[in-house]
Amino acid sequence: MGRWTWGTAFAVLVLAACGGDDDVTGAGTTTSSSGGTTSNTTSAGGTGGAATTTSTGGNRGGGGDAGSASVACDYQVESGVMVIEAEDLPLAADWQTATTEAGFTGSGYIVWTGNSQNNNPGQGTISIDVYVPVAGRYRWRWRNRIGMGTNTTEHNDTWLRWPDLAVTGYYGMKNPGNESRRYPKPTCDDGNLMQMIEQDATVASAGCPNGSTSDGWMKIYSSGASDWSWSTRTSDNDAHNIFIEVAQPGVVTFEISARADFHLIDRIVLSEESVADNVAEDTGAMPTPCD
Ligand SMILES: [Ca+2]
Repeated sequence: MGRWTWGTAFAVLVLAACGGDDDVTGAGTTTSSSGGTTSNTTSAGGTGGAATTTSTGGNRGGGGDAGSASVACDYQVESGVMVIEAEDLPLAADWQTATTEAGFTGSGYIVWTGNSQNNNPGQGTISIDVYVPVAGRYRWRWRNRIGMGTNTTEHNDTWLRWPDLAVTGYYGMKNPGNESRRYPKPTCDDGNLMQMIEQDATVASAGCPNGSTSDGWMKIYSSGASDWSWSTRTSDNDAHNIFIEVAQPGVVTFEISARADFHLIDRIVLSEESVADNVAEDTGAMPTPCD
């Protein structure tokens, strides 16, 4: 086992020389393509290698003046946390506000009352601009529950997309330190890009989530949410929490669109990764609209 002979060495050398495109040299060349596909309205893109957890925008000059939001935005991250009461969102199509299920925060919650859109993201899209004053990795979660019946795998999901982040800037993650990451399609179909991400020392695995995803959208579901819960996940039967990477301070947009009917969303939080759960999930925290 593992014995190194001239024969195997020769074979490896030949393979490396002949089939190089999916070996080390090939993977290296994909780096620039990830930067190149960055479609960021506020950045020059090139450095957008947001694949790392330590995407410290910290060395970007400009001295971290957080919170000077003379920027056009709907909500903002304040002291590391953005809070939205879902019922305050500009609702589209068959989204409605409701108050039937007790225990919500603010003045209610939202519910999709149209047909389910299990394979059809982009229906009833709600688009929100968020000012993020500090670059880094942020966790997304919402307070939600099923709104019909007792089967917690039904009426438990809604689509989420971040259209102007780098293609590697939005994913599901579990096992911090030895991360499994699940990116939306079509990003996750790019095998070379996934391989490049796996070269990050903190990432063990990168690929597609189980279940439906398309055009940058991922299905975000709750587990066991027969009552209000912060369970916010992607990848069926393989729960990954939801993260974004923001390469530099500025405004980023998220989009929510309908998937399951009777999925109730009460409150939405985006928080810096370092923010403790009990802070992010403090239902007494006030919403953080832009001024
Ligand atoms: Ca609410």
